[in-house]
Amino acid sequence: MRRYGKHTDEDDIRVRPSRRGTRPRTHTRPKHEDAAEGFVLTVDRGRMTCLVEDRTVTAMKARELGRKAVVVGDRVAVVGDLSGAKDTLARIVRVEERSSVLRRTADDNDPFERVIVANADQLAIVTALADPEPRPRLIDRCLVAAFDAGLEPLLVLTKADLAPAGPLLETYAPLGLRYVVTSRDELADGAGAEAVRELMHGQVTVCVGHSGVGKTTLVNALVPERQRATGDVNAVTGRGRHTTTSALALPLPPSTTGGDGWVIDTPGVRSFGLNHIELRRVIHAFPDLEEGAAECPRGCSHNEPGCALDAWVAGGHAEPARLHSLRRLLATRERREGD
Ligand SMILES: Nc1nc2c(ncn2[C@@H]2O[C@H](COP(=O)(O)OP(=O)(O)OP(=O)(O)O)[C@@H](O)[C@H]2O)c(=O)[nH]1
Ligand SMILES: [Mg+2]
Ligand SMILES: [Zn+2]
Repeated sequence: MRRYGKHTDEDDIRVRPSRRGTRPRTHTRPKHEDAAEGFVLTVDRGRMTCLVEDRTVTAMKARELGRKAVVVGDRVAVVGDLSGAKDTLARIVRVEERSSVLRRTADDNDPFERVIVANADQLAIVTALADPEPRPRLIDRCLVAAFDAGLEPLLVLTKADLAPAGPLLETYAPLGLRYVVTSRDELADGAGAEAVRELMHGQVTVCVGHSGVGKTTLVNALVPERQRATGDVNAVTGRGRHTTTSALALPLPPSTTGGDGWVIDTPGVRSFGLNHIELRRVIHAFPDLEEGAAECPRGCSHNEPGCALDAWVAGGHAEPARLHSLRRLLATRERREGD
């Protein structure tokens, strides 16, 4: 599995003074040593559903966690009643260090970012080929978010029964993305679902996209024993009806080629604000260009005269189409999503 780097939340950084040698050993032990490990499957109004061993346990944040958010995909330490019995409530006392954090802001000027999921490996950008119409701007934005977060992007083009995938795939060819094209019938007969599972096994994959593109339909095909509600697309506006209202992690069935993994269904997004993005981390996903960017003036937007990448490409170090794609992605922040 490829990773673009590991970074953590600011609130993950804890100053832990070394007390070894100065105090009795009992003081250096972490609190709640007896806590069980949990995996957050869903969050609903402050209640987290966690998988603890093979039980689903409802838990709330312990006071000591303060304002730290607990999100789907988090690995947590839980104490209290872990029986999973009805009406019991356990406490989450610790959130383990996150290997990745997918965030978005409501729009590009919004200073408040929210974490959508933690510890995902892969971002499935789900786009319908029709009904609703594909919007490449959102795809570009999701790609930027994936590169920033160090997630491997996977393009999932749905509703191939309604329109061909060719034109959209052409736009994204220079990026060399992994992709899969699906249609409802293929998903339903099992073979289509197996093809998607192949691309997901052993990983934690989070699905994002506009409402109505078929995220839940896809997840239902991948995990047939867990049927979530799907909704239709409004015939007048061509938009989905925001059927899914909370993110939910579901275990993929073990695959014939080994490994399982998780797929996370999320509510449809209207936009994907990128206020929090760091250019450096986006360019890191373009190793053929990253080296050439070393010659750029400080603070280069890579979209201005003086950017060293033009000379880099002219010198034959990278394909012009790659630079074009990178620039389109970087510029997506300056453009409105409907453009
Ligand atoms: N024709 C066709 N329709 C599909 C396909 N996949 C999903 N749909 C339909 O598209 C509609 C929306 O599907 P959902 O799975 O609810 O979409 P969603 O992305 O989960 O939407 P939100 O939960 O609102 O974000 C439903 O009526 C599905 O039956 C497909 O491959 N072909
Ligand atoms: Mg849904
Ligand atoms: Zn530059």
